This record gives sequence, C-alpha cells and structure tokens, in this order.
Amino acid sequence: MVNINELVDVAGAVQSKRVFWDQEVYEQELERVFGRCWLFLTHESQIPQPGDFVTAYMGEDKVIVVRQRDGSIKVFLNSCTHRGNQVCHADSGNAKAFTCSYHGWSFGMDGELVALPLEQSAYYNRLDKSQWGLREVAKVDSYRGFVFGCFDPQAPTLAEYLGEMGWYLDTWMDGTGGAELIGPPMKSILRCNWKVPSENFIGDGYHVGWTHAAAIKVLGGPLAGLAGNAEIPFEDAGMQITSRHGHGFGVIWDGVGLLHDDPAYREYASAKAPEVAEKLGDWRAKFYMGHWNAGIFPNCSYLYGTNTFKVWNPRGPNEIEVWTWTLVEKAMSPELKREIVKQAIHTFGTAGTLESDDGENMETCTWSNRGPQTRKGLMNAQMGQLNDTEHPDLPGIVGKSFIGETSYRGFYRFWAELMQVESWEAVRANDATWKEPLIRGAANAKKERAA
Ligand code: UNU
Ligand code: FES
Ligand code: FE
Repeated sequence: MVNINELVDVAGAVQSKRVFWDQEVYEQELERVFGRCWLFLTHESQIPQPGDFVTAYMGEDKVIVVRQRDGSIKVFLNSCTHRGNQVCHADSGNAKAFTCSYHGWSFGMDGELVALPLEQSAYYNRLDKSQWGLREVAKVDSYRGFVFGCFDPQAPTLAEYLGEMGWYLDTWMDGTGGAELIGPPMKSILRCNWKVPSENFIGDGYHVGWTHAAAIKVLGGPLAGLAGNAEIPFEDAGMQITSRHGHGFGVIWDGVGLLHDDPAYREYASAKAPEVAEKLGDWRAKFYMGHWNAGIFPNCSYLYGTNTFKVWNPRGPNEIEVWTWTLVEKAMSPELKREIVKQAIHTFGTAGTLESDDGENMETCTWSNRGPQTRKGLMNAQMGQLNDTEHPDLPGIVGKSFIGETSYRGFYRFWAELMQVESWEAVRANDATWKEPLIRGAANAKKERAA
C-alpha cells in the first residue's frame, strides 16, 4: 500500500511528482478511485431507444451501456463470461443481443446469457445459463440526463456524490431546460497521466494566457488580451470553487462564449439569464453568464462557455484515451448547436488549437518524472491559498480569483482521502471535517505572509 502522506500535503498544498508516474500509485487508483467513484459514461440523449447502446470505459474496465425495454439503463462489463473475449466491438448502435465473436455465446440487452452454440450436443443442456450473464455494474444513475456508473455498492447516491457541485451544475444543466452532449465523442491518445489534464481543467486559469498565448491571439476575441499575460484579469474577474468530493471549477465572470467571440451564443445566453435567475436565483444567473473550466472527480472535465466535455480514460500510468463531446443546451437552435460544435472541434477537438497546446505540456509533465531522482521532487499548488474561505451564499470552499489553485487543492485533498480510506463508510465519517485542512492551510499561508 502506498503511503499517501508522503505524496500529498493537503494543508501545505504540495504533491509529490510520483503521483504522475508510479505504477504502484496507479494500481491503487484503479481500485480506490476508479473502483469507488461515480464515473461519467454518456448522456441519455445518446441512447434514447430500447436496445440503444454505447461502449465506454470505467477506469481501465470496458463497459457496455444499454437502454432497456423499460427505459432504464444497465451497464455491463464488456467481457464474455465464457473465455473473456470482448463481447461488443462497436462504439455505439442498437442491438437485441450481444453475440461474442469467439464461440458465439449470446447475451440479451439485459445481460442474460440467452443462447449459445451446441448447448445440447456439447453441454448436454447442463450449463446453467442463469449463472453466466454479463457482469452488471453495481450502480447506474443519471443526473439531469448525464449518465454515470459506479462499481462500489457502498458508494453514496450520484446526487450525494455530486453533492454541493450539483448546486453549481444545475446552473447550466437545469437553468434553461437542460443540456445535452453532441456525439459521437472524438477519440485520441495522449501519453500523459490522467491527473495532469484533470487538474488542469479543474483549476488552471494560470496557463491560459501563457500556454495558449498564440491560440487566443489567433482567435482574436476579448480574451486575446490575456495572451502572454499582457493584460491580467482584474482581481474580482472570477473565482474558484472546490467541493466535498474533489469536484470544482474556476469561473471568469461574463465569459460565456468569449473565447470564440461568438455573438450568437452570447445573445442566446443573455436572453436566457433572466430565466435562470427566476428559477435558480441571482448567483447562478451570474455563473450562467460566466466561463467555467471545471471537473467532476475523478476524470471528467468540461469548459462551460467554450463547451467542450471530456473524459480522460486512464490506459496505464502514462497514457490516456481522451473522449471529447460538445456540450450544448437543448433549447439552442440547430444552427447555434452546429456553430458551437464547429468551434469546439476547432479549439478542443483532437487536433484543436488549444488541445494541441495543452497536450504537449501534459505529456512532458508526465514523462519528465520517469527519472527516479526527478520523481522525488514536490509540486506546488499554493497559488491564492491565503484567500481560500467559506462563503455565506456559496457551497464548498471559495477562492478569490479565477487565476488560483483552490480547486487543485480540493482535487488532491479528496484524492488523498480516497486513496487512504478502506471504504466509503470511512469517507462519510469525514463529512463534517473535510474543509479543515484547506482552511488551516489558508490560515497558515496568511500567517506566513504577515510574518
Ligand atoms: O485551456 C483552458 N482550460 C481554458 C481556456 C480555460 C479558461 C478559458 C480558456
Ligand atoms: Fe508551471 Fe513550469 S511553470 S509547470
Ligand atoms: Fe488549456
């Protein structure tokens, strides 16, 4: 078992570089993070009819997500119970049954083993088919149409898992009648650890003006001034949020549609904002007009206001398979949706301008730690720590600035907690005190600055 206290100092806001490389850390993550958390699978709109399915990953485990006759969704390990062959090789489709390509065992859309070749002449009808259905994933649920699965029967409900983050997510998932994803997802490989893009998307406003300097200049919109950090955003230009289970985001006020300088999208959002205010109140109307870089723990990331939605599927400690959808609101016109899809492909698609900028950093953040001496070093996530605080109106912990690392700190706080505890029971036991090390870290940082 890895000693997590050697890898993450929550109050000190530093992490060991080993978290990006060590095989041992990775194996423990597959069990304790991916084996326990709710993991994003698909959006309901991708599988509307009975028999509609998509395949997906839950950590390294391949799964099939299938709409049932009664409208519910079931998720199965994509592995034949006969000799382990992958049962479904398609990305998506509609099927009455999944028939294995190796010996022909055939499973119904409910996972039951329904037929197999030579059942009578070779098995003498002695195979108990009821025992050899596809293995079903313990929990499946959807939040505002976003479908998640979870391997751990002891896990909280999806709504509890999202927790305070659900309050924020409702801003765009519920404020205007719902969001949806446009697929199928683009797929690509990056040679990086899954946490590098996860931490980047959840909280890194700092890199935008630097890593993306050329790209945001070329886009030429109102954010172009950030290029090279020539213009820095004013102090109250945004904030950062982190929540109980490691989810979080950074927001730039009034940033919706700004990256692409898209007047049609901005008009749409401005017209909808009063509806959001009416339904969810003024704070969330303000968030609705913002631009978010955000993460749902562990490996689902999105930009609201630029509208890319991603899962970083781990494929070993130093490789990921990136899946990218486009995020739109149902109420948008088909023309606006199409325009947003084009923009999302241009910026954060597989060959997107900003995607390529990020990819290079993400790979070298990972591979530079191949060296055992390098790996002994620490990484710093202390930016803005002294301003981390509770807020009278907003759930979670709030950081003062869009350019800060509040949500990084919250991501690694929960990661460290999950990696250490034996069960969800032990996580629940910490519910009342989870903010303590973050608040203590803020107080220490304040003291140090005063001294
Ligand atoms: O690159 C990003 N994650 C980003 C880009 C975040 C905010 C604005 C633009
Ligand atoms: Fe941030 Fe080097 S400046 S990783
Ligand atoms: Fe980026």
